[in-house]
Amino acid sequence: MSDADDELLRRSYEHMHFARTLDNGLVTWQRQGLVPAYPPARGQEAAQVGSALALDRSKDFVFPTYREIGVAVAWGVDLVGYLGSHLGLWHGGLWDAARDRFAPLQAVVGAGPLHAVGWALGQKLDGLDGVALSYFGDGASSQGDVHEAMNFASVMSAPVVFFVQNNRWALSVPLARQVGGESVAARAAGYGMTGTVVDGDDPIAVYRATHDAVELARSTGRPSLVEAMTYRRGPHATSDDPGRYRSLEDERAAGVDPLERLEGVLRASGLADDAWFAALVEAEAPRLEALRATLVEPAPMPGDQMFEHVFQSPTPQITRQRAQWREESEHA
Ligand SMILES: Cc1ncc(C[n+]2csc(CCOP(=O)(O)OP(=O)(O)O)c2C)c(N)n1
Ligand SMILES: [Mg+2]
Repeated sequence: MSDADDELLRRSYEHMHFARTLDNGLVTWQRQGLVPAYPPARGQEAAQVGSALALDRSKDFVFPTYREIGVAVAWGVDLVGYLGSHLGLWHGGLWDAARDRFAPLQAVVGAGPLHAVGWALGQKLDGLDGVALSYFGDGASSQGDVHEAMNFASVMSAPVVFFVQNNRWALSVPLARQVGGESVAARAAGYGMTGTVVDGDDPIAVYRATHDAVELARSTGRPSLVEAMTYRRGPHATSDDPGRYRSLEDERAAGVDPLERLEGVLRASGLADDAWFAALVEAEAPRLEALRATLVEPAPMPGDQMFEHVFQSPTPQITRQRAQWREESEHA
């Protein structure tokens, strides 16, 4: 392994570990009543961090679902804004999506890939070479929107990487009942795209597969699909009880947790020791505490801004609604 690989291993661990810490924090904060609901990403950190690190932060654009805390951490999106989107506020979060090149969280299953294709086509029309990374799940892969997005991307040659985190569950529906043939990657051939299956619990393997897909898109404009095989180790969301539909045996069959696995690699190769791990944990504590404080008192955002983000130029209806809203809030 080269020095660059060593550095990538360490960096992946740092991001994966902080994503796990934050993920655990959000579950706790939900229990404390600070956050209404949260979908944990436990177990998917390698897939998320490895793929995010393969992009070019200055050119590319991320289209997340609702379960992308590891991507947010590795990408460096404004985390105060990102966490704000789990507060259930009207504006859905406070980060600047255009500046951070990270689209708003998408709760409509399967809708994100359409937006990613649209953005990628825009890059092509503008003569730019940015690539869209579209995250979605095994469950989303059976939505019509996703097929339309993949077909359109291929026909129009849009520089998109369709990145599937196959965590084997779509809420309570197992993979076998969601994906005919159990392979999302195999479907890519039907759209004239490359489909690659990768060990989604190995951040370096994910990084390489995503990097190849990004380079393909950048140099040829062709879309492709990467399917990262992983496992959702937590509940679907804090309101879910997976004990009602799956057994502990199911999780055991998924093998070693990716964070533990990477820790083993770092120790065995002499890249990190006890002191390195302890320093990392210590540095996380104040970061976590500062983020928690922003959830207790989120930055205000004027309510009438909700009318600004609907259309580029306001329609007469929006202008009327805005005036009505102002009048009613003033009298409230
Ligand atoms: C269009 C739509 N249908 C149904 C839902 C309800 N829903 C939320 S998450 C989910 C499962 C999605 O599974 P998957 O795509 O595998 O992603 P994961 O939750 O495993 O990350 C469902 C059915 C929704 N949010 N949007
Ligand atoms: Mg899933």
